[in-house]
Parts: sequence; C-alpha cells; structure tokens
Amino acid sequence: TPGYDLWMNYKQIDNEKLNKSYQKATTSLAVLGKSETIQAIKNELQLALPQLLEKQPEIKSVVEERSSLIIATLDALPSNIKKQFSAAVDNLGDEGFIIKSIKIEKNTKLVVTAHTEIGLLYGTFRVLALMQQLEELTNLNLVDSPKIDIRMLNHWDNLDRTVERGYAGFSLWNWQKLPEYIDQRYVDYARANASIGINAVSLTNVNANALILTPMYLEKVKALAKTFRPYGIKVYLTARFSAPIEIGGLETADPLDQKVIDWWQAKADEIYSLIPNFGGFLVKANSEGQPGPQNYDRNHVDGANMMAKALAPHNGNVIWRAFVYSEHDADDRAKQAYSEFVPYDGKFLPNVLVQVKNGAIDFQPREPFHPMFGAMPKTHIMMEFQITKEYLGFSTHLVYLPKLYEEVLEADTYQEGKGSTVAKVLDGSLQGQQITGMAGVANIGNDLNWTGHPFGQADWYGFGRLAWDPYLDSEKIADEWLRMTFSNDEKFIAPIKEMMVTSREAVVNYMNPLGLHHIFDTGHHYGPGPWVSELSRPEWNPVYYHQADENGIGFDRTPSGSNATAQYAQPVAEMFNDPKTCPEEYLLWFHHLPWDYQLKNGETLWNGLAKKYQKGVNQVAKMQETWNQMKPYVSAEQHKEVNMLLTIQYKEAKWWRDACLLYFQTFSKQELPVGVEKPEHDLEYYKSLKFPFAPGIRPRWN
Ligand code: BDP
Repeated sequence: TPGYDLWMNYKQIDNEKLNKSYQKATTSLAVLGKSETIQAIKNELQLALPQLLEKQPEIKSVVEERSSLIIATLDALPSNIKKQFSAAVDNLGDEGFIIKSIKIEKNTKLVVTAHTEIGLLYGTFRVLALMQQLEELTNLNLVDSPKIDIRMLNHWDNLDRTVERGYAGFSLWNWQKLPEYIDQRYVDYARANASIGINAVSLTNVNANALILTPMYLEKVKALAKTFRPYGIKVYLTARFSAPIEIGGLETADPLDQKVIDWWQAKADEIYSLIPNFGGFLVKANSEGQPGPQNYDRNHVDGANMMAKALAPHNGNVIWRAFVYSEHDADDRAKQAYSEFVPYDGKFLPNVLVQVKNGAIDFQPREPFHPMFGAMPKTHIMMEFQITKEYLGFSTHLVYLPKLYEEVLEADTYQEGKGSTVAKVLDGSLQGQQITGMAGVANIGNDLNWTGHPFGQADWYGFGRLAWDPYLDSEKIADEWLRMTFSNDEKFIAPIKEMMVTSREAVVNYMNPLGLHHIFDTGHHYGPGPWVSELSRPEWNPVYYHQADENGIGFDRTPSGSNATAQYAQPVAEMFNDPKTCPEEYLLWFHHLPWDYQLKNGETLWNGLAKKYQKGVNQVAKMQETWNQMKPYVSAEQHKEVNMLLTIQYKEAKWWRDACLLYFQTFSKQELPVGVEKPEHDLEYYKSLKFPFAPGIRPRWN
C-alpha cells in the first residue's frame, strides 16, 4: 500500500547494472544466530529482497564457501573472516555495525557485523537502504554507530486513543484488544523505528493517567514491549506523580514520605518483573496543572531522585521534563525553566535525564535554542523536539522539520567557548555526560499512511536519523528519504528536495516572521490569533508575546526588558542584546522595535514584516508549481493527495498573512508596501473565523 510502507517499500531496482550487482551480492546469505532479533533480520530480508530483486533469498545459518552476504556478530564469525575486522571494532559500542566487502580466496563477500545482534539489525537495514538509494555495495567499508544513547519517540497518546496534538488519527495502541491481539501495525512500527535506529518509545501522554500503571494495563504494555524487543526498542511509560494517591490508596504523593517511596519502589519492581527490559518513567511534573513535588513543597530533584532510586536497581531511567512555567511566576515565561532547573545542576542522580524542549517557549516554527543547553554540565540533558506539528499547520502543511532540528543542533551555545554546539552538548562530547538522549514527540497515528501528510513521514525518518547522528545534514536526509519513499529519478529528487528544505523557512515567513512567536489562535494552535488577549493566564495570550502597540512590536528580552538573554553564555547574550547583531530571524523574539526601525536590507520593520508574510505565501505557491510537475514520478493517488494538501496550505498561508498584517496594521497605521497583496476581507472577518473541530486537544489547553 503506498504510504503505509513508509520508506521501506522496497521498490524494484530498475537500474540494470546495479540490479545485477545486488543479485550477485545476495546469491547466498548466511545469517548466524537464533534469537528473535536474528529472526527479525531474516524476516526483513525475506520481505525486502523479493521486492527489490525479484528473488526469494536463500538464507543459511552457517557460513559456506558460496555465502555472498554474511550477517553475524563478531563473536559468531568464523575466525578467517573475523580477523579482517580488528581495527574498527573498538569504537563500535553496543549498537554500531560494520559493513565491509572482504575477499576470501577469490570470492568477494559482503559482511555485516557488530558486537550485538541489534547492531546486526541496524546494519541489515543499512544494506537495504543502500540498495534502495542505488548505492554500490562493492568495496564497502562502512562503520557506523549511534552518537546518542536514548533515541526516543514520545507518544502523547491517551488511553481512550485520542492523541494530544496528534493529527494522524487515533492512537496506534489498541488498549481494548491488548494484550491478546497484536496488530501487525505494532510490528511494522517497530521495523520502521529500528530501520532508523530509534530504540526507545514512551507510549503514553505526558499529561499522564495513572491507570497505565495498574496491573491490567501493565499486562498490555508487556505485550507491546515484547513485540518491540526483537527490534531493540525499550518501552517507557509516563508516570503521573500523584499515582500513589490515585491508584495506590495513599493520602499523599510527597516524594519524601516513606510510604510513597515504598510505593514507587514496589511499582518499579512489579513492572520489571513483567517487563525486564523496561526503560523507565517519563515525567511531566508541576507544569500546566500536572501534579508534582512542588505540591508538597519539595523540588524537582526530590521528585526525580525518588523515582530514580526506585528504578536504579533495574537499570531504569527517569526522564524528567523541564517544560515548566508557572501561573504564579510573573517573570517572562521564556526564563522560567532555566531559573527552576539550572540551580540544581549536579543534584540529580545518575539515572535521571532532564528533557528540555528545543526552545524556551513551546515548539514554535522558530525559536532560538533553549538556554539550558550547555548550562548544566553536571546533568544529563536530553533534547525534546516535536515531530507532530502543533504550531506548524498540523498534518496539513508540508514543513520539513529536520531543517529545524538541524538549526538547533548546530547552534553554538558558547558554554565551553566557541564551538559548543547543542549537538555536542547532547552527545556528551562537550561536557562528558554519561547517558545521552534525544526525544521527539511522535506524529504517528492510525491513519493509513501513519502521519497524515505523506511528507510527515520524512519528519519521523529525519528525527530518527538525527538522533542517531546529530551532525547529519538535513538535505542529505531528505535525499535518502525521497529515494526510498518515492523515486530515485534525479528529475524528481532535485526539485522536491529543494521544496522540502525551503519549506521550513516558508512556514516561518507566513506564520511567525522575524522572531514573532506564539500568535496562534486559542487552544488548538492552528491558524492566526494575534489579537487573542482574554485567556486566564497572561502567558497563554498572543498579545503577551508580540507586545504590538503604536510604538512598535516585539518582546524585549534584553537587559532593558525581561533580561532573558542573561541566561545565555556571554558572547551569545551580547549578540542577541544588540538589534544590530541579533540575527534578524530572532529580532522580535528579543527586541521591541519601532515600526520604522531599519532592517539590514534598508526596509522599515513594517515593510519588511509585510514582505516576509508575502514571501511565505509566494513560497507555497512555488511548492504547488513544483509538485504539479511531479506527476510522472509518483502514483496518481499520492500526487493528488499532496496536491490537495498544498492547496489548503496555500489558502492558509494567505489567511495568516492577511489576518496578521491587518491586525498589526491597526498599530503601525501604515499602508502595505508594494508587492504585498491586499487582503480579501477585513480584520473583523478574520477574527470571526472559528476553527470548531481540531484534533488532538482538550479544552483546558490554551
Ligand atoms: C504544549 C502543548 C500541550 C502539551 C505541552 C507539553 O500545547 O498540549 O501538554 O506542550 O509539552 O506544547 O507538556
């Protein structure tokens, strides 16, 4: 089924020369071992090779003279082969692999080897990916291992199968039919994750329901964990801090209360007796109304360490989220997580990771990197990206997110001097963290194509690739994904890759140019609502973020304003503080500037802003044009599907432009510059637009 098969649709290799060479490389396969992971490897080869090469592979469990492709751990390799692998093996780690062409007598053999069988699985997927991308398999000597330990999807799935901020249907997890009924989708999901190296999943919403920790649900979780295990994937659960009260019958959830401590210890023991490779807990505490240690006058360290102690005997982790901001704190929301967490650097136990969103507000189309990166050298800091497109047009807009991830990963924190990139913080190479991690909030649901928008698959794929290696190039990732998903034809690849890598800037232009942020309509975060001002908490209102008035627009976060810039290392703070050196894409994030402030290109701020909005619209029009020419390369169905989505995106890009410009014009009191199209309607019309049904929200969110 087009779409369902993701980047693993194993299209027939129609390049004759390569087909021949791949045929030769796969004449006879030797896959050594008996475990469930080895079985998964065999299954994948048996699925892929008949499609790629129209042949049923012969798979032996021993190496023979005629074996052309050998897949075996280093320990299992026959000694005459093993001795060809001395050099690279030291840095391989538990999950790395080697793919190497070797000569034994006159025969060339392709060997996939690793310390572990999971390494072999990753290596096998890489061999298949190389074929799908029409890469030569001869003369290979490829050594690869993940740079980050925990490469994780966070599902925000509720037990009733709705998905918070999920735009691709309902949750994959069918709690009613589990544990007996194992949907083939669970297996295909695990395959897809393993193919890109994702090795951890948290199944449930961070706004957690304690029921998931009851025996009935744990049996179901166990069934999923068992299905994922051959693919190297560990299951985590979100733990509601007040669970000891809700399901444990205790009167308190105070993390220093002995009964509470005992309860979590017993719970951890119970879980591990069912699921020996359980990953641990992901916790959202004292954030947006969720319970947490502060309810008992304790702090994040008390809470996280209490759970960490319960998990430590089983080698489990606590992933404690830093997405906090308080209704009682009048300070700039962008400063609150740093203020709450950084003083605790060095206080968290070794099996605690603190998970930080990429930016200090909340998954905006563009945010400067979060100041916590690099600021807690004695803490395991983990990244949280969003793959689901909460503030990015849901699954209706084509926005290639790896471009956003890359921008953040490459950002220089200067925390240990120049070159202290976020990527180096995350992989531990800058400050020596012992456990490292990167999570992405999943965009997956039970839609036929998993992600709603066919191009949403690229975000899942790209997230996995960057979690494996945060130094990869997002354009190269787009290239890989396009080849495996659609076509190897250069006439398709070149323009569509260009469309993907520019799509992120397009959405920034038509939604939040020049550093604007959080000007989305109430609750659902879809469509413009810069005028919204009546929500109960000030920092839920767009007017709080853009601060537009007759004098200008933007949030002053310099020392004359909230001084949020002081949370960055000095060279970064200095750069952001001066509007002349502040990158223009962050201008209104850090500065409140007059409407006639002069931009770098000589335009006034008002004109420049208006032109950015127009540019975003034009970029989407260009995307439509490009896609229109792609009929020969994709199925009619897929072509139509993306076409319809782009039509919506174009309409909504104009909606954003017109609504925002009309509203800001009430302050700037200036005409739209030449080249910016006149809005079709008046401001009142845009304000009156309602978006009555939006997937993935509960009414309490703003
Ligand atoms: C915000 C979402 C909300 C999430 C929250 C979180 O609007 O639905 O619960 O983040 O990350 O982006 O906890």
